[in-house]
Amino acid sequence: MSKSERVEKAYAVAKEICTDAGVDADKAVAALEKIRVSLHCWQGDDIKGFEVRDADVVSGNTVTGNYPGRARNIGEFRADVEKVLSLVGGRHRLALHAIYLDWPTKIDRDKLEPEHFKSWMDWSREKDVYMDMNQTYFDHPKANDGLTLTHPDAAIRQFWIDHGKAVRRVSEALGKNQGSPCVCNLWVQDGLKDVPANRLVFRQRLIEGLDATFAEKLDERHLLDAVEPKLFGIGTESFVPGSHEFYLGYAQSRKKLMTYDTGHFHPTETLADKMTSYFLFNEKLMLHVSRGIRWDSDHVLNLSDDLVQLVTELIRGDFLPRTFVGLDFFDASINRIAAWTIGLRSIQKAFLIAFLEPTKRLQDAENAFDYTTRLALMEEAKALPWSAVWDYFCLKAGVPVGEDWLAEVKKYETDVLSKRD
Ligand code: RNT
Ligand code: ZN
Repeated sequence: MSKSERVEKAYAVAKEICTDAGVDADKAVAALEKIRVSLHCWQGDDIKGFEVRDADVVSGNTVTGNYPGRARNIGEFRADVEKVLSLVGGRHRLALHAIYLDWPTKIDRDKLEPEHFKSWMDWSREKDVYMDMNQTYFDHPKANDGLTLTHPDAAIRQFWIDHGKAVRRVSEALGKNQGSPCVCNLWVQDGLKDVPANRLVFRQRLIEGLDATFAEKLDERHLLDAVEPKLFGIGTESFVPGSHEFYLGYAQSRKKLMTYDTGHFHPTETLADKMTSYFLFNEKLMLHVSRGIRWDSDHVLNLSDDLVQLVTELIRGDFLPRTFVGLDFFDASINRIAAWTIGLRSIQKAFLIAFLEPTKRLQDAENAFDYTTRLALMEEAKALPWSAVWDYFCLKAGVPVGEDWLAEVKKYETDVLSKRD
């Protein structure tokens, strides 16, 4: 039996098993095909970007590892992204940072224009990949104090306000180009290592900086602004002005999206429980799905119960049309293309498992106070033959089934990556 015959046969049996359990495997496959995940540019090149710089800067991100083969220019970077997309079913998105512009000379961050991203727009249309964007408030001489929008010096704050505004205009152009909104995500690294003497002033500056950044009214059909809170970072252990409470208040009062990064909460906090609360009071959400180990370590996403529960909540509440699902991790100790592929395929698997949940039966049991049945069925659902459905999804999408993608990555490593310095 050929591999594809085996996959088809296993799927036919799996489908019947799913029907018995009260779920429709064909529908689950069709639903998964529609999910565009926003792939994060920063796994591809350890967030170096393509900005022309005068001098080295203090890096605002902690990327560990020095696996060979990092993309050194836009051509290599795009080839790598295209490789990943060829290994994963469905159509997707790509989240850029502002420092991934395509321009041969130095353009400072406050001077960015849509034309600096023109080649990305062409690429986006050609590949049918929707673009998202992030302002870059790190890796810059004016960010060397670890403060940007909350810096005590008004001139530095103004520079970063102008950066934020410029990138919003770029994002609007990207959204217009793709005929679908581009999410522009704002995360600032600002914070303090040790206990502050005046928390309030930092938060007041942050509000002022954000309001000035968002003052220009741009077209919501093309641009959606998101703000990303954080609990703490390396070097900002004691205080981050842009905390969860800060941004929730900000986003609600200014009608912005929140970006929930799964690594930005206490390690025992899970995001699944937050979805219904968030969506009862807010319209749209951006997710940065990550895997924190003990802290916001941004390990490569893998398939976990937490992840399945998170996406299950999006499906149960019919929140998917209001959610932008992005990834956020970077590991430079393994093959970067494999890292992207593993993370993207993992979240797809989580979605598939969630689509195969016999939700109605679980909720009927809950409504009848039959918590025994609820737990029993939840546990049985975990053993549904989702892997046969997954293989079928991949086969149907014309992408490698099972571990076959790895051989392709290894070949790409030999043919392409190993030739890079
Ligand atoms: C940092 C945030 C942020 C970054 C990217 C590179 O903790 O999660 O999203 O990872 O902007
Ligand atoms: Zn993030």
